[in-house]
Amino acid sequence: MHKNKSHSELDKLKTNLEFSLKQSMKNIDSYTHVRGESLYVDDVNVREGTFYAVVFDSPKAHGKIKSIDYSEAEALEGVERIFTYKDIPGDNQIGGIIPDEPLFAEDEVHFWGMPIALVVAKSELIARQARRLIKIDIEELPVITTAKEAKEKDSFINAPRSFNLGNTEKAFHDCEYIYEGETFSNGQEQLYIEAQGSYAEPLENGNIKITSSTQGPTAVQKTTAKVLGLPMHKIEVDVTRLGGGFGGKEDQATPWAVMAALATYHLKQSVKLILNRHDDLRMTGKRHPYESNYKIGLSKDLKILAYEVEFLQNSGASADLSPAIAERTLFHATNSYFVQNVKSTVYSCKTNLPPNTAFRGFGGPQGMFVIESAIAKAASELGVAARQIQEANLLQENDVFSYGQIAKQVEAQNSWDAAKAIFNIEELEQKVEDFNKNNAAFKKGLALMPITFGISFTNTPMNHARALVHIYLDGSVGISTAAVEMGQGVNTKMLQIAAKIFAVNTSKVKIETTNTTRVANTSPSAASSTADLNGKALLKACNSLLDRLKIVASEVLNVSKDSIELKDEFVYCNSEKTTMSWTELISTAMLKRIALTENAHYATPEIHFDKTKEKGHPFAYHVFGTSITIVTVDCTRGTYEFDAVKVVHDYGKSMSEGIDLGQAEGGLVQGMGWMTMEEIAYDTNGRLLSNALSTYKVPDVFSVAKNIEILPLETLGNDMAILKSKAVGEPPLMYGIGAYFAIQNAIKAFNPNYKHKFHAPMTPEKVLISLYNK
Ligand code: LUZ
Ligand code: MOS
Repeated sequence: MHKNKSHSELDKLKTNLEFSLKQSMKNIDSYTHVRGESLYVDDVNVREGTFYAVVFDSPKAHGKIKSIDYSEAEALEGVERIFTYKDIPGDNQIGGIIPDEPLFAEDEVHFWGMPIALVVAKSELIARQARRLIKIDIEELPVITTAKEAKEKDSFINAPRSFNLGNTEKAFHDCEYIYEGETFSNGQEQLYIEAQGSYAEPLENGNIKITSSTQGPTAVQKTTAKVLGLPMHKIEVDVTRLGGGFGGKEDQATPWAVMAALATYHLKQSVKLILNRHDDLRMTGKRHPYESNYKIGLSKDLKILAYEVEFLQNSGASADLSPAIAERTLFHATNSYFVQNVKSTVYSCKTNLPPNTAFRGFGGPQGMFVIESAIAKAASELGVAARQIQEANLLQENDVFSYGQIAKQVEAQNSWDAAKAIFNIEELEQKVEDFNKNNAAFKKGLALMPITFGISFTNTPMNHARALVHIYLDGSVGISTAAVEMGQGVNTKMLQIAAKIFAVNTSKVKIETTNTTRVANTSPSAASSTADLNGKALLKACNSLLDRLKIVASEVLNVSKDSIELKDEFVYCNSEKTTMSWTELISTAMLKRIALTENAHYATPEIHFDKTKEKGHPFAYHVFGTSITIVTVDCTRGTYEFDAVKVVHDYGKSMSEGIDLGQAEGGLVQGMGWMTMEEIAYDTNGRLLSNALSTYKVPDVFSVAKNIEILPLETLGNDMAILKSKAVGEPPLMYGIGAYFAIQNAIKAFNPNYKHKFHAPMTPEKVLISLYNK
């Protein structure tokens, strides 16, 4: 914002923004974001006497707790109390899918950073000082940090799962070429800008209100109730917005909220618990690292006839969302390709790392990386371009996925062809080849990456949402849904829906906080499905109200209901503007004692999945697209820069082009970061080495491609998507996988003896070693 712009000018800008209910509507949060007025958990007005808490966590990755001495910490001036598992009135259990995770460690610790106690004091500073005075004696036990080691020791979260199609064993007999190999993809830190945190306050009658930075308000409510031994109705959870989630707050926002509530329960006072960056990095789980092995068989004309893959997921010390993430890995194991014979298995391996958790893509990217590696390996062995193999196997209409769903409205070939044509792939490839011929110290590489991503929670029962709409008697509108705004722009989309149905200016619509007393029993904002599920519920609620209002207008005007239409805040009759405004319509409805509140429920139709057969139709639809990535590697230093990433993406009929483009760009860059520079490192004792932003590097403006071009694919959209505007949160992340293979190709151009390696991220160190590896 320009400093010299007056408030009134800014307000005018805001009004203009509100009036532009166009496809390109701005994110409604942009106004308060740039003014620093957007509210996060840390901005909640704390009440007089509020306490501050920090978490005391395990300084070892695995062991028996011999003794803990809290006496010095407790004696520190300003320390109110230290809570442990002994203070829990209900269950010391926060596991969502599998009950295998205590809120506080009891006799054993299972990862470095595992919460043991909560130190509550008059200030955060005092609480931190007190934490340092706690003495703990741990008898160390063997530490497992890798999935492979866990598998060797039979250390699993649950039983493995397999999706199978056809008969791979038989199909391998018919293959002209067969390749096998191993891959590794590392974890990834969500790195939301707003760290984990919550604020709990006591209400009357032992009720507790929690303000939480969570993607899943109901998960927080349910788990808090369980740990405190209270019915859910005594716990209210409120969320204004998150400073980023990326999956990291789907499940792992919960413990901090429960801890704050536990302290509030005992102290009858407000308690604020906000992790600082170091605590957050050390205590929370990340994207799952995967160690995998594959076997791929091709025919002479490069058709993939058989594909076998075994995924070892590094789940960490407890289940968290690992089983669901493992499942999505299987769903996306063949990415955008049709493979007739598939055998895929995933093992959730129990290790002594923090429980790994949801991260944009939710196991899908890990699955896709392996088949892209298998294709790259085959291509390099056969001396063909990977894109020939990719192209020969693209998913077509009515192809079947390994999980039994028949592919419909498939845009894999369409987006691939569009990307090739629009960006002129032959010319791009020629330029790379010419450059490589004429340069010894720098080499370019190019890679295509098609994506196919299934939309819906893979767990069918989670695919539902509700919306609550009030029209107030002055014609202004208040909307509550289960959608959590985390920067993805879902509130803007909700507002667009209501404004569109009621034909009112967007300034007439307010999106309320996400609150469990207004919308209950919700699924988290996740799985790219938030706008679809909540938007459809909202659409239903608004349409019911609209229907009611049309009856009111038709009675007053003495015409048929079907002749009534709302437009520009006026009632229209047979396309003619009447004198009755929206506001008059609402006051008339009030006089007629018509309900101006509506609650609607939406559950995705058609989807189902049978886990006993591992077959079904789990996804409402799929999102498609293709990226082309071009990189230049500095062959003296091993560093690289991305020249361009060019994408054709299937938005369906985007209802919000600016927001969707933002999601696509952000996802892409986050995927590139995962594949190239973001390197999670634990030592063999299970201690996080990349424990600060100085040792964990995410893409910045300098490491993003110089030229990112994301063009919409012209498609019909999908009726299961909100207003035919397809889900956009996660799919674009997987375009970033192309970055890995572009670098591989550049290395190969420099070092012809190079054998492709599939060990992500491809950091400059690894590039340098690869360039000179004979
Ligand atoms: N969360 C979840 C997700 O619980 N189920 C899913 O299928 C999913 N997919 C993507 C991201 N989060
Ligand atoms: Mo997510 S990975 O949609 O919370």
